[in-house]
Amino acid sequence: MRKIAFITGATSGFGTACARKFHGAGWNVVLTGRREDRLSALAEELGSRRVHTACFDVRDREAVFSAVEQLPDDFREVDVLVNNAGLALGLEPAHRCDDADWDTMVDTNIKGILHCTRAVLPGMVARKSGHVINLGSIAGNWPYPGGNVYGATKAFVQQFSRNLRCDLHGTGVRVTNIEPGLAESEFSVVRFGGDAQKAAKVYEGTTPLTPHDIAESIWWVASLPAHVNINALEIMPTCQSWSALSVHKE
Ligand code: NDP
Ligand code: 8X3
Repeated sequence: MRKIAFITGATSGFGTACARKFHGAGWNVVLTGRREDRLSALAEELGSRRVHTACFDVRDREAVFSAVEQLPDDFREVDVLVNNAGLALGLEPAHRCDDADWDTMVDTNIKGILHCTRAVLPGMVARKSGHVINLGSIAGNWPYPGGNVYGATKAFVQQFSRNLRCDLHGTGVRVTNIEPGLAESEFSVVRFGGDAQKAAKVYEGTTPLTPHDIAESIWWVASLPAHVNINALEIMPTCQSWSALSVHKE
């Protein structure tokens, strides 16, 4: 029996890299995202064999459940759910943020993960095996100016991952929270509303993590023996570390 990975946000960045990694290792992959053209192009690149695409918005609970219910037999018994779809919008201080951006981040990064997990998890528990791999962030662990709601959604993901571990105690189902730092993908272009120049500045003079690095890490946690659960994995590029606490002086 081929193993099955269900990857959200497969149209870009970490999700695309995970699709290539898991498919390259012989797994069947379910690739999801909102951009149908990207899903088709990736399926074609992978040769379309062992690939099922499902175009939906993770914020839409019914669409998520319907996509999971309609999985073809060869893709139905999901072994690994990579809850990767997510985004940051803006880097303004809280008193200047756009309320709509906050809603979008909460709906995508929190509710999206909840919908996908709730739809896939019962099957894993019934089979007494499976692995939920959530994309948290260092932003869920460490505050930074402008991180406000984005970081808070990722803190939610971290604690949800831990609480899932408690609920799944004894079921054989594993849970991991992946917590990357600075990584170059479309993330900053999305964060800055499509401003590619502003996004490029984030990585200027650095050697950031790549989607490939993150896919390798996700593959590592997923391919460990079934009795090993990596609870959380915080990953930074070597050029990144913490800064000091700040003190305002008059
Ligand atoms: P990208 O912007 O490159 O990819 C984001 C993916 O999420 C896209 O495939 C996008 O697909 C999908 N997505 C966004 N909103 C929705 C939605 N409403 N419904 C379905 N899919 C959606 O970013 P990354 O690959 O870098 O980010 C992946 C994850 O990793 C995110 O959760 C992000 O927060 C997290 N992360 C990123 C870091 C970074 O520095 N890059 C660091 C730490 C964590 P589409 O638009 O087609 O729907
Ligand atoms: C993405 C990393 O530091 O831009 O989650 O928030 S950061």
